[in-house]
Amino acid sequence: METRISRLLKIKYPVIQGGMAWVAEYHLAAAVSEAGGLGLIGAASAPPEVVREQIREVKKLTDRPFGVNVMLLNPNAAEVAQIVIEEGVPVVTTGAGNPGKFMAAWKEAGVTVIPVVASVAMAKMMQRAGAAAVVAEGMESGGHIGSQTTMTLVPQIVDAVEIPVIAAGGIADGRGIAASMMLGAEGVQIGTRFVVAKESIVHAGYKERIIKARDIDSEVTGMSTGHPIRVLRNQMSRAYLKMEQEGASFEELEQLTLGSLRKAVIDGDVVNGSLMAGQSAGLVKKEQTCLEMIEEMMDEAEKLLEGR
Ligand code: TUI
Repeated sequence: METRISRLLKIKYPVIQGGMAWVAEYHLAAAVSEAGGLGLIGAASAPPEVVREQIREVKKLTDRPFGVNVMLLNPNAAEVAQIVIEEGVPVVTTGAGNPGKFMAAWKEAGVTVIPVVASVAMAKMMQRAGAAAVVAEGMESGGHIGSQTTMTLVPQIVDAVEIPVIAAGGIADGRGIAASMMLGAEGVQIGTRFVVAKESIVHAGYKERIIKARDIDSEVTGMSTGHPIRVLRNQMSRAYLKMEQEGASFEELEQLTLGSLRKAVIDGDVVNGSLMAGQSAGLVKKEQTCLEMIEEMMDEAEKLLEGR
């Protein structure tokens, strides 16, 4: 499927992988890129030199385009921004903030910059700042989310900007991709389904929670802190919401969740870990390779869009 996004990114399918903290490491990124999408390293809160290593490992596994997601709440974001330039990374996506202060340096270096946004105002600001495209991410997504749904956000951003729009949040199959195209998007970003990919290093226990998840199994913690995070419900999310209701301070809540994503991804602690996942977990049924996932989804989307 050719769109402005597949041409811009020089990829076969207009599918980009979410830049998920701990999950989006080099094995997954290389597998998505090899499958014809755009794989991403999620820099998240990793030490900058670890991000550099990850970039070098992706390059060993694939000659195809890939990207790095820079998480803007990371105190080390400026260092990561510089490493991306030094290592010649072709594409950067950003999340959880305004990347304005890095845009000039990235553009100067020839990096294709695609900010993830959760509002029309931010999309317009990013277009003015020189973004090549934006990811319009609805609150169906896992992890840190905005307040608008994909169904309403995507067409409003499509109407508000000229640059191509990539839809994200709630997309996990060919129907979601076809629907995104009908809303005016020219690509999709997929996170949750790739968490259970064969090439994903995520602990089997976490993958199983996603595969078994029903429609109603995710909830949003952290509304009161200004950093809402969608996770699968477990003892950790219940404890967090209870503390939040009882008026716990931001510091107390931070203390509770410190290291909890690592616990889930690496240790497979599905009780005390933070199981970030989108509402699309209910649509994710099995572990497959990235190639199987992408080809199955694109085949279904193409059939639907051609009315077959
Ligand atoms: O960034 C994400 N999802 C994430 S980041 C993350 S790691 C994390 N850990 C602890 C606390 C917070 C985050 C887990 N999941 N998605 C992209 C995204 N960006 N969603 C929403 C936004 C966003 C929100 C506000 C983008 C821009 C924005 O601008 C506000 C402003 O004016 O700065």
